[in-house]
Amino acid sequence: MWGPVPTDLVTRLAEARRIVVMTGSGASAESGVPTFREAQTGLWARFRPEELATPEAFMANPERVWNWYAWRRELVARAEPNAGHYALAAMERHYDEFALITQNVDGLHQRAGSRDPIEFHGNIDRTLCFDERKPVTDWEHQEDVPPRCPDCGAWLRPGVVWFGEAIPPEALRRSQAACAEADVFFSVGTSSLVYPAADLAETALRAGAVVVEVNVNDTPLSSLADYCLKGPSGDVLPAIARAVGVGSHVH
Ligand code: BV8
Repeated sequence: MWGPVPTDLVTRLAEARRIVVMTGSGASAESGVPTFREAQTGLWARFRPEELATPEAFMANPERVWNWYAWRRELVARAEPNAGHYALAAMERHYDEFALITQNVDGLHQRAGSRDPIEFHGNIDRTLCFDERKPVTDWEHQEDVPPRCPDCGAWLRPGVVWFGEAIPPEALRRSQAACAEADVFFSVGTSSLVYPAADLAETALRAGAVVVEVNVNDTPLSSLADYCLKGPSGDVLPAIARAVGVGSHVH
């Protein structure tokens, strides 16, 4: 069992009213979803995610990019939330104000019971018309790869934010507002390399929040954080939840 949670952090968490948590792909690693920068497996081993997760890559080879997301969607559908996801859902119910911002597109926070995670980079289970950018739900019967929009005939695309694309304005606004008011900000399972997501920790620091990093490695945030809790989020987050007294619901 991971521990102990630093006693002064437990005190601060007991006094805190506004908690903000930002997760990256490390939070889903123990669910068997590869982290974003881990070497890709099998069919995709020769590609780097940054080479595939762009509008240019999709325009250059729509079938390859569509199939990459179809493969990831299958993998995510077979994955289960881990103890870290459940601990965050339990902590959300414990605090008056709790904002969960996720860079992950796998939907595992919702499946663990988090009520309204801010999906900073979209969701792999959402499909959009490439031209109209509106959600499309009925396309399974089509032969085309990628399938076409039933209204305008343009290609369909995954409802995720690609490199070079803007963060959905509402997600950005809600995230920045939450970080500007945070008493405690957690950065969980992210290499803190992707912007503007990585800016959110700075916003929280400037607002005087206590910043806690949960990661198995050091990141560019580590030297700025008040606490660096080294360990897998599936162990560290339940330990934090128990320390603040929400242990009864934590898996
Ligand atoms: C934009 C969806 C402009 C797709 C993703 C400065 C300001 C603004 C932009 C930029 C900037 N500098 C550079 C940019 C451009 C770019 C960027 O940041 N590039 C990086 C590579 C330098 N940013 C953008 O393009 C963004 N858009 O700025 O647009 C704009 C503005 C207006 C109008 C038009 C345009 C959009 C970025 C979003 C890209 N989409 N995902 C998909 O999933 O396919 S990003 C992708 O990276 C995932 O979402 C992922 O979550 C995210 C971050 O990666 P991590 O989650 O951190 O994953 P990683 O593998 O790196 O690290 C895992 C960590 O977990 C490690 O630290 C590891 O130690 C740890 N770990 C592992 N196991 C565990 C663990 N920790 C705990 N427990 C464990 N068990």
